[in-house]
Amino acid sequence: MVKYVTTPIYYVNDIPHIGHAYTTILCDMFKRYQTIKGNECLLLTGTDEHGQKIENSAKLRDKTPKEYTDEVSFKFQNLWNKFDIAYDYFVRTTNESHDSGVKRAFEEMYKNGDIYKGYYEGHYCISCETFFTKRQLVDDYFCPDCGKETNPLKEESYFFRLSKYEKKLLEWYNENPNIIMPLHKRNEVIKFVEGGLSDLSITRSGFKWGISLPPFIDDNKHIMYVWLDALLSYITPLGYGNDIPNKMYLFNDATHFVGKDILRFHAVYWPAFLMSLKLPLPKQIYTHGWWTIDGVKMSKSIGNVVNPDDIVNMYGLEVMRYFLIREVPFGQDGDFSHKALVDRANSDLSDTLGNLVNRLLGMSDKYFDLNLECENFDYLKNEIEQVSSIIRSLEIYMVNMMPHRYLEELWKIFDIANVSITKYAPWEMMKIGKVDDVKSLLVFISNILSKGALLIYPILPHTAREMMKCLKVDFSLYNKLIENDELLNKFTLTKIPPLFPKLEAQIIINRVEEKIDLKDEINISQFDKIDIRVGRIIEALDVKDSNKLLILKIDFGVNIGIKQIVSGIAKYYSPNDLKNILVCAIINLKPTKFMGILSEGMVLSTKDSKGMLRLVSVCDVEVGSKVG
Ligand code: ME8
Repeated sequence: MVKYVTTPIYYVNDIPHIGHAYTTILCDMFKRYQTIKGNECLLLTGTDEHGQKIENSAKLRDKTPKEYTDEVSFKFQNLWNKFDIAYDYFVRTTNESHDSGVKRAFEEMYKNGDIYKGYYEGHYCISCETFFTKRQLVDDYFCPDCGKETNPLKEESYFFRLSKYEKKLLEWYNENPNIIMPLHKRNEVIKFVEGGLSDLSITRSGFKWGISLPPFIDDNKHIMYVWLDALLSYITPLGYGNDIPNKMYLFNDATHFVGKDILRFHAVYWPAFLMSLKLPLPKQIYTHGWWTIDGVKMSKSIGNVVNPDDIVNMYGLEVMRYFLIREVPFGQDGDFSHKALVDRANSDLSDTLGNLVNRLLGMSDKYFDLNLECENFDYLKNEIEQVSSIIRSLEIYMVNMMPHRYLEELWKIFDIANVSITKYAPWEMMKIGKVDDVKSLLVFISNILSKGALLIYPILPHTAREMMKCLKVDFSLYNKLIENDELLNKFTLTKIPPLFPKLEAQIIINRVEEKIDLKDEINISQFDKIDIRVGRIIEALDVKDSNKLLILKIDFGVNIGIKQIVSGIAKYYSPNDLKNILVCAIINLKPTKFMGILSEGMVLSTKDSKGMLRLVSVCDVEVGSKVG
């Protein structure tokens, strides 16, 4: 059966970040793994372009939603092209075919008695495009998912009878225990559903940027809820409800990759919608964790959002892919740091793999003019057995979505090759005329690298191809070398440039700091929206469990009062240095939370010539004075 794998479709309210790259690379890895196993697999990605958040982002930039979404959607598509993501579908929720598919689904659910009109009263989080009850809020005010401010709202709405599907969903989880992975995430979902499902509001009326309801319902006050719209993007490109050639059969074997924050939408709402539409349910929902940056949540106000394009320009695509997949167990949160990336690349990619290829090429060239052939591998029996047993163990790690373990184990075959070079010292064997034994060793190492190239292909496709070019092997050998565990006894090697030259951590990290990141042009009215004031720090406090953040209490004078701002400056200032300093801060940023602590603005800072962060400070100015 043909497999179908999907990334979430990304909101276009901002440019792609490392979290988006992570999910997309995981899906690309999944597809490539299926491909080398001989299974056809199609990959869908795309952009989620409706909703209030996007409408607001466009307004902020003085653009129409369409102009703005076109611009950001192309940025995503260009980036995935540059990253050589093997996607087959790039869906945009502003496509006409998607629009008609969503309308058809609404009509179908309505006909099946699953949609009715009522009133919704609750608190709405624009950032998550989700309603919450007062009970679910943090401190009666903040979104339980993202920590941002919510707005009270009562509005007429159409509802989907989610409650009707409670029992069916629980049966589905029970009958298919491995659908939601990792398993602890499955348990969270089951608990949520067992807690009782309320019907789901699936239309909105306070804004216009969304798909209108189907004509039969004759109600233009409402537009579709962005999550109903977005989830259906997994099937509209397959021809659901529109005139695109019908490939709905692909949905018989669908795998979704999602971040932990959007699991509920995929594991509860989506299957319920599919049940209502009488369509097949997903076969697999893989849930990954979140990337933090140097231990802190990525956030524009802290200014620590990692742009994957910068990472690729600095270190190369394959290094980023390897780091993201190898560094953190799938399903857990992970920390991104330049140092960790450089260390990982240098030890695994340069020292172990790159060096092995170099050693093989060096010796084969010197002793045998790059032509290797051997009679037998008798004295390498133990090593051969170890390599076979490692390769036999690998599949389980991919099936259980543990790609970091897959790589960890796979790297052991390269270690075996490196160790056997040191152990048998071919240069010594050459001195005493054991030419055939040296040939056997080099052919054995060529076999390890050939098998390795095929097996790293899903994660490092370009490196795999380079290695195959060097070894003159290709994908048609997969069955022979991997499934049947055979060895080739002849190789004609081709020299290739060193695979992973060592990265110099300090140079790279300085380059990161130096990068000039010019922003898009804005006009004066956009700048005028930013309220920057002078304030005096009256207290600075450490944040428990964080070596990055400080809590600053800042006095902005009688009219504005005292505000609490969380700032990522702990590495550069100790709380005692900060008392009474006059700083400049943006005070009209939406309040947010860092590590559960409310932050009501952002202090301005810059970096000195040594890359040390410095607060922007002023002298002899009244607190509360406007900066601009
Ligand atoms: O949620 N680390 O879109 P999105 C890892 N449009 N992953 C992260 C992350 C981080 N720091 N930040 C975000 C949406 N993500 C919806 C999806 S699907 C029908 C609709 C992940 O652009 C996040 O977990 O906000 C999610 O899986 C994905 O990026 C898209 O987030």
